[in-house]
Amino acid sequence: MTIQAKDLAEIFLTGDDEKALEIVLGYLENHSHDELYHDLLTPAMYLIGDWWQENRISVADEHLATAICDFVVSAAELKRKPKNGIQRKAMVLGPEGEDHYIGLKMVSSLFKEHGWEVQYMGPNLPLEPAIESALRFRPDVIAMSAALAYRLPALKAYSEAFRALEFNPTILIGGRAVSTADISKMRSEGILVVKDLLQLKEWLQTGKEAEHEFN
Ligand code: B12
Repeated sequence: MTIQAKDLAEIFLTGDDEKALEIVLGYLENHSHDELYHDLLTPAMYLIGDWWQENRISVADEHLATAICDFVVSAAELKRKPKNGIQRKAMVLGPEGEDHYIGLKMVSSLFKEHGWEVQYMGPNLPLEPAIESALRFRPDVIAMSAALAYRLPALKAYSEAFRALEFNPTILIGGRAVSTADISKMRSEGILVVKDLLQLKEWLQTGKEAEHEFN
């Protein structure tokens, strides 16, 4: 059976975590984790957002669906085959005020799948402790996400502060706000704007930004 994003979104809304998990694990038998995240879970959650915006579901329904999605993302991670470490480190976080974090968890998972050591710091992390943590962990890459357009200035400020660190981490920025906005002004030396998980995968595999523009 091929599961569609809409069917999965409806299962999320029933709150049936076991059914959701069974479907996701079944999907992983024939698909990769990035397919699961990009082709199934992301569109399912975008549908939840549309239905919420259209008042077809309540805030409580949306919270329930998010909790089930969060659960299956964590459970799917446990099914990932361990890769040999490549001795590169990534720190993954959302800036202060940003509450959306499911995308960040997927980003973190993709880094791990490619053998990176990852510190997943979650969303809503103020800049000062983020810098303290970066100074201790010394990541090669700091990946950040924003879902809302008005968070882009924060992303820019964080990017500039991280770029000023003496160990020169590469900054990756992504998320719904980034992929839908005109963020050409944010592109600069050492700051890579990544549209989605497919571009991230390409970058992880080749070290190059994807050819196509997306804004
Ligand atoms: C769940 C949810 C919430 C939850 C989040 C909880 C959580 N655990 O994350 C809660 C209830 C907290 C919430 C709050 C709000 N939300 Co909300 N939320 C959503 C919803 C339904 C799903 C988000 C999600 O998980 N999506 C799935 C993930 C996987 O998608 P993603 O984040 O885009 O990530 C993918 C890519 O962007 C990319 N990616 C993401 N980050 C990065 C980073 C890098 C480096 C890379 C390479 C790639 C990458 O990879 C991911 C995988 O494909 C969305 C709908 C939507 N379209 O996303 C609305 C949505 C984003 N929210 C919205 C709004 C308005 C809000 C609030 C302002 C509502 C309010 N009035 O309070 C607040 C703001 C909170 C805040 N301060 O941040 C709007 C934004 C509209 C707009 N014009 O910008 C949306 C689109 C809903 C809608 N249709 O109206 N929300």
